[in-house]
Amino acid sequence: MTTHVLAIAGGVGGAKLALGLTRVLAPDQLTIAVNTGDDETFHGLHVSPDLDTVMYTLAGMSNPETGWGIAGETFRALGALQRLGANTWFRLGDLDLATHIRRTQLLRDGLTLSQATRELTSALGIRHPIVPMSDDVLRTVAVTDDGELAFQEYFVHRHCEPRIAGIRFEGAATARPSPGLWAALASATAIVYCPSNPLVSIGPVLALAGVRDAIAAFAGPKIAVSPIVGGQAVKGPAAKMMAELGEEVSCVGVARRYAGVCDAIFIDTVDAANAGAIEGMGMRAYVTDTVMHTDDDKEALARQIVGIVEAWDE
Ligand code: FO1
Repeated sequence: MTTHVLAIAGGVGGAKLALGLTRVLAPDQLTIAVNTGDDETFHGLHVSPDLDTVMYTLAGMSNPETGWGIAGETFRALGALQRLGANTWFRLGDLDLATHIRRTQLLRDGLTLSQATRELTSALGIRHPIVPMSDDVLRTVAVTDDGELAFQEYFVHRHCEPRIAGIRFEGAATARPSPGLWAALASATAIVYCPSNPLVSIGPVLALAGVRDAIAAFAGPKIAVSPIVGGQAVKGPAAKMMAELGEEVSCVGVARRYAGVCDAIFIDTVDAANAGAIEGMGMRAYVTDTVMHTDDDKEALARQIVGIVEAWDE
């Protein structure tokens, strides 16, 4: 059987492994399904931060310092918007704005988010399919000690400072998986959870109608890469959020999160001592260098994962 990996990704960490997978697998062997729970409207424009992070990374345009946004970006339009009285805490660059203008126009013309994403990715010369997790609206809401906050309000405006008491996925009762995600769930030979935040990047995908059940019933290997290394998040607030929710901040805590929808987890060499605890939960643990600094690191990790997928026997 030809390998076909469904990679489920959030923003920066997810984009790194997604890039690695594109170097190992042909376009018809990979579907990258991306979280849209972070999507937000700014200045009347539909912004899909995680889709854009994956898209810019695969197009070789991403900002290497932040991981999100475009390399060499300028913020003159944002400065002008601020002068005109707009809220500008969400830093949309001049080049990035073109993406949001084009996406918003396509959506207004009646395209779905999947169709708009295909237009954008093909215009940027990306050959591997990037699909939004859903064409419907599902929005991540942080339930905090300072009230309920829309995800970008919590993450960017409030710097994840309010203490989190829970996470809600508004619209999850009715939001359906996109056609691309649903087709990949039926045709893929393996599922890979990229090293994205399990709570707010992968969580929204699992919350979509029918997805958790479809993954639980999925016949092929389901493999996660832990975004928690040495008790800390490689990037972002995953560790702080897990701690505030009373979860163990380690790759074991990540494995616990994925219980029922995951067969194996890649953990970092610094966490080798945790392999036994993960195997005790009925999952395989693979110990390797998981922190991706260079494009070669991304490819090397992807190659190891694909190797495990191709050798998998149940
Ligand atoms: N993250 C920030 O920390 N500050 C920002 O001002 C910001 C702007 C931004 C603009 C476009 C975009 O695609 C992403 C942007 N991000 C910003 C990243 C984004 O908020 C998060 O990384 C994701 O939503 C979480 O994966």
